[in-house]
Amino acid sequence: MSVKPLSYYRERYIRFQPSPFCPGCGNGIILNCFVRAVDELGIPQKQILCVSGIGCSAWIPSPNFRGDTLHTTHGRAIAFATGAKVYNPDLYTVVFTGDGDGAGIGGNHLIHAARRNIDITVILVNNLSYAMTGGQIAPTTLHGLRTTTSPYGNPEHPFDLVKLVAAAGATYVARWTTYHVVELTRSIEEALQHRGFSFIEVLSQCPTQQRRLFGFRDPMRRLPSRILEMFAESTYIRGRPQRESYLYALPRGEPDEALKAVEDALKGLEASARLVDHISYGRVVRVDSEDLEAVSERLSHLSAVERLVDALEGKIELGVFVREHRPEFTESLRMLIERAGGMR
Ligand SMILES: Cc1ncc(C[n+]2csc(CCOP(=O)(O)OP(=O)(O)O)c2C)c(N)n1
Ligand code: SF4
Ligand SMILES: [Mg+2]
Repeated sequence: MSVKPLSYYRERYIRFQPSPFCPGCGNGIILNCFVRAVDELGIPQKQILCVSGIGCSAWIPSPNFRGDTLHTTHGRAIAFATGAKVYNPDLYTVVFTGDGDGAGIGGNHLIHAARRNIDITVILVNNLSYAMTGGQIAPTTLHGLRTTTSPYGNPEHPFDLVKLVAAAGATYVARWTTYHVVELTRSIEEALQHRGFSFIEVLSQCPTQQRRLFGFRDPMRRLPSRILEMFAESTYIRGRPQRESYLYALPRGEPDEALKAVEDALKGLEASARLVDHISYGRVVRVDSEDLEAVSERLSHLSAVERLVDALEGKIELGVFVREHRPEFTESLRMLIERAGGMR
């Protein structure tokens, strides 16, 4: 991957500065990864069509990307993109959509585009809520999270979008986070080159709404990095060897008090403890040690600890989940039209 100065990408690919996003929003990171992928592949900008619906993530290409962009209606970006791609199959057609836009109101378009295996790349920004309209519950909001429409916690369970889209028939399916910029950029490159329906879910930070979701009280300037650290802590990449010489102690009360109790209990052992954010369990004590059996023995009866959790439990799996080939929709359609023409 070649690295050029930021000014190069800005001048060549970005139409408007400053961006419309809140400071620290993940959408800017995703735009950055996208233009680097386009640049790396050397795709001429006039061969790219970016299509988006409604929501903060819809603003990633429109009006920011210097190229053709189609800013459509809520949930319908894939339907517009299908029309454009059928009319001009030579276009690299890329849909930027939010989790509400793509998996809520537009969920039906998503699964049917995957079923058809139409040659479109969908980049779905999962910020776990309807961010633009105030952080309402979405079909991707994690169980128990507090949103403006679930103030006592989300009683529902979220879609696993990767499984959903894979089951519907997509031929390239991946999931990354805004922390994993190198992997995400490479995955966008791969998706753009893939002939068929490609789908990348990007777990993204929205400091403005996730402050409530995760109950963070820090000043705004500290939130983006805290959320990114949480993404790193709460995910693992499939197929890569994992370090598993640690566990989490879930606090029964205040996390600070649990940390103190854990540190006292571990005295004399080769172990270190610190507070971290875990996307499934909140603020927890992470204990690193080569002797987890002894650690568990000491912590399992502590009143300040509710329960112990293994290194990978409750974590989100990242990586490329599907990479296969089967006939592409616009190609099948072209052959059908030729055949029908010959039969007249
Ligand atoms: C038909 C219709 N319904 C509702 C809205 C209001 N609305 C605008 S953006 C949005 C939420 C978008 O959420 P998401 O797709 O997750 O994007 P984000 O802002 O989180 O990036 C909603 C409900 C609308 N514009 N049109
Ligand atoms: S509300 Fe959230 S997703 Fe929307 S621009 Fe602000 S930080 Fe980004
Ligand atoms: Mg959203």
